[in-house]
Amino acid sequence: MVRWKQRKVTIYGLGRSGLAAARYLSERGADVYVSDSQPESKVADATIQELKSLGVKYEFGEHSLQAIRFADIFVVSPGISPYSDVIQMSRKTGKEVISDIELASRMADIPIIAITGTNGKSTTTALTSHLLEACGFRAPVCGNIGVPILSLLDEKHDFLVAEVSSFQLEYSPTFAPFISVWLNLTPDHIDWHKGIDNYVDAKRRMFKNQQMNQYAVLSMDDVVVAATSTMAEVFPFSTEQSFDEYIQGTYVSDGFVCCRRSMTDRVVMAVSELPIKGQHNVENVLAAVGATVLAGGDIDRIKEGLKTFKNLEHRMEYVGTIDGVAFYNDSKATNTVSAIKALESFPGEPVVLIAGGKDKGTSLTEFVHVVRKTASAVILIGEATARFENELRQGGVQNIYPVASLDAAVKLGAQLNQGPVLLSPACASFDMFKDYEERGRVFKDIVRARLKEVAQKT
Ligand code: UMA
Ligand code: ADP
Repeated sequence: MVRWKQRKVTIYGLGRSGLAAARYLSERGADVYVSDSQPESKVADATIQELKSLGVKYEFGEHSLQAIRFADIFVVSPGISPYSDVIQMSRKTGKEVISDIELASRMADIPIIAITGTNGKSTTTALTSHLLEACGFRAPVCGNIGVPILSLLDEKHDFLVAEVSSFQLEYSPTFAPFISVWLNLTPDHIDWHKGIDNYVDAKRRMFKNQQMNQYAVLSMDDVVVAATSTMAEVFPFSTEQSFDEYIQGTYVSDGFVCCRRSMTDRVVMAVSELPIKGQHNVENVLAAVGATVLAGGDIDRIKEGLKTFKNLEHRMEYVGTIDGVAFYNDSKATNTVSAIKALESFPGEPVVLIAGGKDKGTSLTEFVHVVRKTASAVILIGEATARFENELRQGGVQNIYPVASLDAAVKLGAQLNQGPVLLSPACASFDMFKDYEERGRVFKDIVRARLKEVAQKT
């Protein structure tokens, strides 16, 4: 166990994870220096007061040389690019530069179940936690889902179910969870990682670090994931392939989710009865059931747990119906693959898609193809508008409406009256909003305000 007394730690970024790290380390006697590039005027007074009472040094508005020189070790918030000057210079000191996840894994005596993938992480993390709790374990969610992992280390838990992003894994050189889950891989965050290879390597590292007494839950439906190299015991899952060749894993047979473990096959639930809809959610269920079984969960209790799971906010969330037009909030669809899954969840019913935001610059070919098949109109917002409009037009999509705000998009969606209106942006939110959650909340507020207006008129 690492001793922190009098060790000097610089924490870069005072968001959720940075603040939790400052608390955790200063309470253990470390000499902590927080450095955040935003101006002090933007930081809540309560936060400054807390730093003072913890005895933490801080600076805002820059990452100074003083902060770099101070440290024996650096803890980095995941939003900060490894190619930024401050991280490059910190690395040159030869001191370790690590994430809060790496730090937590070195300190925790609670087994960690880590869930990664381009899409489906939060859903699978929430579901795994829910199933473990249904099996009688204390297993809260943490990590990228919004709860900093370091904030949970002082409590008694059987497992920590951590959603881990490629940003966090980039700074996690030795992280080796008890169970690692990898759902899928498609190009995403390419600008942050400077290329697909670095993105894939960040995800692969966690599996490379694992040992024989640990488990890897891997999708056999994704060629990159299926080829993962690990010393851990592999527990595969698949919705597509014949599963006869595998000695264990979760799979779909004749419309039923099934689990094979210790040479025994058990039916878990009919796909049609699952609490979350769409083919992509079948994959998430298979992964969550696999992780829960490996953690010692009982199949009968897992079945009960599946019946009571409620999906998370901002994922295909029904908001309301204005003059016969239904509105759905899928703000969490921050890339084209997840928006495609959302579009495909309305079979036979053309939708009015609201897309756009901060462009991730990935290929739009498949997205355009699916939009042409499934959407009656596309309303575009944000920085991505020009490229999206251009590619959609070239791909034969006709009804395209660029607008200046989400408010205008909602208004137009209701006016068009050409099917359910789906906010599934296929882009990040940072050009117009703090994050996807704010975008989703703003969308819901606008829809609900219009619902009220309509109700008052009638
Ligand atoms: N900052 C600097 N220097 C920089 C850049 C940023 O000091 O060069 C500062 C900012 O001023 C800000 C702080 O760093 O004060 C923000 O840190 P952060 O963005 O890393 O955010 P946290 O609040 O610590 O939240 C992080 C995750 N954020 C990111 O990965 C961007 C949260 O995931 C996560 O829930 C939280 O830790 C708890 O573990 C969010 C996310 O958007 C939801 N994740 C991405 C995604 O899901 O696509 C990966
Ligand atoms: P993440 O945390 O990885 O962003 P979420 O569970 O929050 O994933 O889901 C985000 C969006 O991605 C959802 O709105 C849905 O449209 C899509 N999605 C969910 N699971 C999958 C999956 N297994 N494969 C592809 N897309 C998915």
